[in-house]
Amino acid sequence: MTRLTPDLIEGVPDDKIDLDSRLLKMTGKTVKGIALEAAGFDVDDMDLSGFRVGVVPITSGLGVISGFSASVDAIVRRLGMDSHVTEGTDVNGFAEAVDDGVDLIMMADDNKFVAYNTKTNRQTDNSWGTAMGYSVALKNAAGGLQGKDVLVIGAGYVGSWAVRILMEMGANVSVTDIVYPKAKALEDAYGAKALEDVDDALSKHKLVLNAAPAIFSGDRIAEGAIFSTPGVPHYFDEEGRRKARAIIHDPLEIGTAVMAVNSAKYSL
Ligand code: 2YC
Repeated sequence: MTRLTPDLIEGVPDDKIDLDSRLLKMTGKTVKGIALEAAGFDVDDMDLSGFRVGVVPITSGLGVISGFSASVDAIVRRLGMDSHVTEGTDVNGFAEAVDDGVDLIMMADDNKFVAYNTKTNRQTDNSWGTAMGYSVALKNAAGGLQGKDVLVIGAGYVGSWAVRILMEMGANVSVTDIVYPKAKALEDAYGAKALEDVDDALSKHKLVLNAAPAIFSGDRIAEGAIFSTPGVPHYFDEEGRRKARAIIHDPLEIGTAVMAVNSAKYSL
């Protein structure tokens, strides 16, 4: 799993990239609208102000990422929830949030990022949240995916979920990974089509969900392609930005918003 760095998320707390206006242009929905659809609601807005959220900084392993807790806190506040970062870290922070009676606890170590619903003892993981959020974004940008060919790049945690989710949305899913057996395993498990040649696959697909830490030069992508691409690092050269019909990306927000709304849903 790719670890974020402070520079990648420094614009998140103040929403410097104005993600909603970019998403509205490409998908017709805001972050909150995508998160609500991802969580299975058929509404574009919902009052979530009744939810109290504790974001707990975790110091284990490689330690805290400067700005990460502040970013998660800001993302959840933009959904209308009542969020704060705990004073304490790790178990202290967790216990503080529990004693405070919050509805959701959000925390991430080096390997897992969860939104835990304290009232129902249920959780939503960032890998699923990111895969679902970026699949919903692609579906809205493409005007539906039923019967359409979609390429998933990367058969890791996010890509594996994305294959399953996109197939459930009715897409004809192909998947590729730098380690071909990982893509083949998804063909064997879910019936997606594993492809070995990523360049050939890219040239033939106008709908792409990129869940790999990979950068694709413009000459490799199809004219008019829609890229739904949570992968970090993220970069498209001038030719790629010209050829693509839409490039949907953010470093943290869509996945986090889906996690929070999906876990809040368990209390409704
Ligand atoms: O600041 C903290 O609490 C750190 N323990 C957070 C570490 C997050 C590590 N994970 C990542 O950087 C990315 C996230 C988008 C979730 C998955 N990978």
